[in-house]
Amino acid sequence: MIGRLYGPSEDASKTWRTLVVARLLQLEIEFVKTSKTGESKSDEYKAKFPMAKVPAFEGADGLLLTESRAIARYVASLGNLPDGSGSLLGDTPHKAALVDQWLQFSDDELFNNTTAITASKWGAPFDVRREAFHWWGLRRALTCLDGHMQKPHTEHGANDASNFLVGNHITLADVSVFGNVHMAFRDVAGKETRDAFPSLMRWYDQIRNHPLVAQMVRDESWQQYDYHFNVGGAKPS
Ligand SMILES: N[C@@H](CCC(=O)N[C@@H](CS)C(=O)NCC(=O)O)C(=O)O
Repeated sequence: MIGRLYGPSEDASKTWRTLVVARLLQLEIEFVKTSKTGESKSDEYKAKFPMAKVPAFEGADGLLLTESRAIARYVASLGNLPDGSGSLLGDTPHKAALVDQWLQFSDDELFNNTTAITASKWGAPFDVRREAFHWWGLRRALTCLDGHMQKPHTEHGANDASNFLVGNHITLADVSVFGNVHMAFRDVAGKETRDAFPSLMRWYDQIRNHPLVAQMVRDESWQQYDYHFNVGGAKPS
């Protein structure tokens, strides 16, 4: 048992990626459901994690860690893939830097734009120009991923048969980007948008079908039409 992960739900993408990392490395980790407005505001929780946010990690050895990228990276550093293929963090300095790049991209370009598009659902003031700006940002990120997956794989330090973001095997880059692409498909990006990115979709399906990742993906319905606050997920007129 490496420790406890506190998070709002096992499916929340910033929590999910660490649970998947633990599963891929065959590390035992305890998930503790912790609401962002409830348990995380208790004195006991705040004594450990003064920001009173989730996710947070409490190691069996006493390590207290917040910031979900740091948590995912730490857990990924605790072992290598059991099939002998290597590390989830990249096996050379170049690959490690690229894994880090995609990890950051997954939050800054995918998570942040997606959650900004849906923010008004949860009470944030609506601004049509801000929504358009975040849609533009999300489309740019999906276009970038699609373009990356069209390149010969040798350009990402892999052999020809590989279809991973970095190198020849699954890394934290794939796990984290997948989690946030999945959230974008579930919450905002309709079929027409998804169909515009066939190379990204091929990569998505490959990660979705990874035997260990598949166990951790709940079948959820995807957005049929692009989400806009004014019309919800309705068919554009
Ligand atoms: N940079 C942090 C952000 C964590 C964060 O903002 N968590 C939200 C839930 S997704 C939260 O706990 N909000 C409650 C609050 O701000 O009080 C990370 O990536 O872990």
